[in-house]
Amino acid sequence: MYPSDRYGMPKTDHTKWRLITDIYGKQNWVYDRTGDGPEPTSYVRHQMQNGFNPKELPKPESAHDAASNCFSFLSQLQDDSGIFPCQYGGPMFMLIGYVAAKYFCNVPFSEEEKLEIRRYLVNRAHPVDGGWGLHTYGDSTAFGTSINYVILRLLGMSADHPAMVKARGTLLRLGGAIGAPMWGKVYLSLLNLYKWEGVNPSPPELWMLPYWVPIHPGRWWVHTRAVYLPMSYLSMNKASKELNPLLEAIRSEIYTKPFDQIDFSRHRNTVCGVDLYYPHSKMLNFANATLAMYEKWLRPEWLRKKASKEVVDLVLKDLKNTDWLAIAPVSQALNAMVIFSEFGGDAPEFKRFLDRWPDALYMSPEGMFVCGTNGVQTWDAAFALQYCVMAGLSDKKEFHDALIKGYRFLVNAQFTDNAVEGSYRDIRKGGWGFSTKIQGFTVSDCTAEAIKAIIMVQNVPGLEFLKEDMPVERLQEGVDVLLAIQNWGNFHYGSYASYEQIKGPEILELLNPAEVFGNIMIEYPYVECTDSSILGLHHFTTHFDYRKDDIEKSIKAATDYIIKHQRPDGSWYGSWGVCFTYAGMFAIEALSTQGYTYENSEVIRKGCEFLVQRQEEDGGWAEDFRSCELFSYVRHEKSEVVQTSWATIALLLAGYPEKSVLDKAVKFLMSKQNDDGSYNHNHVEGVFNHSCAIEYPNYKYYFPMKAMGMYAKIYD
Ligand code: LAN
Repeated sequence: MYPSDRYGMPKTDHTKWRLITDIYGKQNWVYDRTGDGPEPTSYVRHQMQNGFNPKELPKPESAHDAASNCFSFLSQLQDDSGIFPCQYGGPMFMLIGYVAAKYFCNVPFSEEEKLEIRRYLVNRAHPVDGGWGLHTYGDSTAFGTSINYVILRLLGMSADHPAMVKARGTLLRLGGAIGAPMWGKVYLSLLNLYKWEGVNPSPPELWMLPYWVPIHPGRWWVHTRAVYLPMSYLSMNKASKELNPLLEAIRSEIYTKPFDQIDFSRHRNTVCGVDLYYPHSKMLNFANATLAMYEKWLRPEWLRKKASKEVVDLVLKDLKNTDWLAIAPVSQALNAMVIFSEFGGDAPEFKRFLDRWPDALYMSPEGMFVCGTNGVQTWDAAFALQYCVMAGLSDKKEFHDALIKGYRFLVNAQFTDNAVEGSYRDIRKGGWGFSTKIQGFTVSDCTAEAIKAIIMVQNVPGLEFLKEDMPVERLQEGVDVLLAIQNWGNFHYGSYASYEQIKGPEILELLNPAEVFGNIMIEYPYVECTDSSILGLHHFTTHFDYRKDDIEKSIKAATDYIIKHQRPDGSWYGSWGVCFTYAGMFAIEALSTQGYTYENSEVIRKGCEFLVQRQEEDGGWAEDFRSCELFSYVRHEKSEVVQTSWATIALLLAGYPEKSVLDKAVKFLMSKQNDDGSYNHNHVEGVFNHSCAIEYPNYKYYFPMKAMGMYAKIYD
């Protein structure tokens, strides 16, 4: 765990923080300066380690009791809005967008956020070298260390503070900020701490190509196009903050040479070795060199103006579609700088950001940070509700209130309108996203898991009245969205990607300019997304008579895809969770709904053997995050409850015959549970783009509850 008070950094009064939510699951941490605000909820007391008194629970005598205690604890953390808030941390490159945007746009920081962001970064610095990595579980990099050092300086830390001296030492040892990857160079240029001529081009003209051209950005992965759209405007117009004495001082601290002696144009491709996960292809280097010449000598002024207008129009559409949230904080911050540059700080188009920025800011005992998204609301609620039912706990009246609240949140989280014309978006009406309705981006597996959760809760005896809130037509719309985004191309036939169908050719990855992430240019087929989609469609079709043939065809193709993509050793690679254990659980669960079992299927047998061979002495599983980077199973130093639950669930659903394996696993899960039903910190659970770790802190409740509850149903 992280320390919460390194260097005795000054802090706010932690008893004054409140989490304010609305029925759409918006989460805003607010500092109650006057003391007139609401009482802190039990989640806030728990999160801020400030007077949370968990309910006393009977000592579990069975796996069923332990599962019940788990949900009992979890329901105490549920917010009245129905969501299960949690600290969605891990990535260490999120704060820079927020801080740079506010600084760039002359928006003052509150005293509280200054104090707490500073504390967060100081507390999260690498314990040995004082730098920062791409994520909290990684080694210090030039990217993490340069941007977070700059944040601390902008927020008033003195260059002489011992934490800064240490971080600077590490940054300079890594070669200085010159070795920051492209995104780092962009933030530094916006802050006038680097020169745009040293940043590889991101030409907005690409948006003006006809859509049929395979490299049109409208065909890229939603996140990549959302980031490169505003970035292209800022880079083409060389947007940067006016120089001031503080920036001049920082310029002199982050490089190994005096700023004025650096020829930035020669450093477009300089990336520190530790940072580099995805090196440039020759094709990208050639394209960059040509484009850099074009930008310097050839781009006509009329085209610059036209391209700027095109980008601003698209940014405005993105903002309207998401009520100024944008898909995630990275693009939100860049969008804000575009709008500020174009319309100024008094324009209503800019002012709306001031209300929306706080949505991704999160408060923790170690300080304040920016999450990877504006939360995990829909995804987590869908798991919590489903697994309460699947664990056999939903007949307990004491849990009905939590189920009803969560259900109502999920109902409110469904998209009820489409994105505006011309924003390169598919239909979304009927779908669900990962976080909230306002964010507005359909995710395949989130839609499927939400549909499944809603149907499950509607069918809990005594809760049938909830059907009124969610007429069947609305569930059908969800199914329509899901069926519409399945892939039917030759190589991905039957699969599901994350947000949309795959629209661009894989060769586009050769132009991936990000250096620190893999597989970001286009959508890819994901085993887990395909698995969840099967689960959602299967559950729906067992309850409703709607588009039966289409659903059957879809499930069949998705099932074939999963079977075909099992690796020779019996595993599946997981892209969003750690890693083979995560994907193994989803794959086996999906296949089990289609009648595949250990007894009748070689695929399942191999899948189970892969897992069973990796069970640890103590009965648990211990897969490490490094598996995701290296594409091969890496052991963590100790067993963890989340990985153990994933493997246990897979084996239970497969009908794995050797009970002793499962007994040991469940014993492990029960032994790790605290008396109040909770679990302690679990090593990182999630990942994205192969290289960045991201935490899902509530997985340590959902999955053990499901594993222990299902075990009890079969064996107790
Ligand atoms: C997420 C989080 C959830 C995740 C699942 C639902 C688990 C997955 O099955 C589908 C993909 C999705 C929705 C997902 C996509 C990428 C996200 C949004 C993130 C990992 C959270 C943060 C990340 C985002 C891309 C971070 C910003 C970084 C960039 C490279 C733009």
